[in-house]
Amino acid sequence: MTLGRTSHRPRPVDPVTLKILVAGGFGVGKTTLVGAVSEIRPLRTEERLSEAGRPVDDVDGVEEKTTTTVAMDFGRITLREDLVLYVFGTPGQDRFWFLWDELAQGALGAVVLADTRRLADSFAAVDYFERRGIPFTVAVNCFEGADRFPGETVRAALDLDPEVPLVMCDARERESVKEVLVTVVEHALNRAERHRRHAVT
Ligand SMILES: Nc1nc2c(ncn2[C@@H]2O[C@H](COP(=O)(O)OP(=O)(O)OP(=O)(O)O)[C@@H](O)[C@H]2O)c(=O)[nH]1
Ligand SMILES: [Mg+2]
Repeated sequence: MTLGRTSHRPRPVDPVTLKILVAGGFGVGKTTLVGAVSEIRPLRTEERLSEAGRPVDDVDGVEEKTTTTVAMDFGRITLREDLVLYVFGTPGQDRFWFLWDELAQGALGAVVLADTRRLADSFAAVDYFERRGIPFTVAVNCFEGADRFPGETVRAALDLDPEVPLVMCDARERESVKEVLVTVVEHALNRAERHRRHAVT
C-alpha cells in the first residue's frame, strides 16, 4: 500500500455553525434581510395579508405590504470558511408570539430590526431578548423617506443598555446585512468571553 502525500494534508475542519435570530416589529424588513444575505434560497413562510386579518393585523405605515411571515424565514451565510450562520427571521405580528420561544432556543444572538417611523413596534423584541439574556444588536433599517436620526436618539428612545451595539443598515443590501451579522456575532462572543473571565476570577 502506498501512502500518498494526501494523507498528510490537514483535513478541512467542519465549520462552526451559529444560530442568529432576526426580530423586530411588523413589516420592518426581516424577511427582506434574510433573503438579501442568504446563500441558499431562503425558506419563507409568507401568507397573504387578508381582509379577514385586517382587524388584528396592524398595517398602519406599511399599507403597501401584501404578505406577512407566519412561521419563520430561514437562510444560511458563510462568514468565513470555518464559520457559518443560520439566520432565522421571526414573524412580526403579535399573534405569532407563541413561536418565539421555539425559535430562540440555542440562538447565540439576535438582531432587532427597527424602523424609525415605527420604533415602538420594536420595543417588544428588545424586551424579549433583555429578559432572556440573549445578546442582541439593534439595526435601524433606513427606509428611504424615513427621517434619519442620530444613533444616540434611537438608543435613548429604545432605552438601550450602553453595551448594546446600534448600527444603521439597508436590509436589501447583502454587504450591509453582513456587517450587521458580524456585529452581532462579535458582540455575543465578547460578552461570552467577559462572562467566562468573570466566572474564573
Ligand atoms: N425602501 C425599502 N423597503 C424595504 C426595505 N426593507 C424592506 N422593504 C420593503 O418593506 C416591506 C416589508 O418587508 P418584509 O421583509 O416583508 O418585512 P417583515 O419584517 O418580514 O414583515 P413581517 O414578517 O410581516 O413582520 C416589503 O415590501 C419590502 O420590499 C428597505 O430597506 N427599504
Ligand atoms: Mg417577514
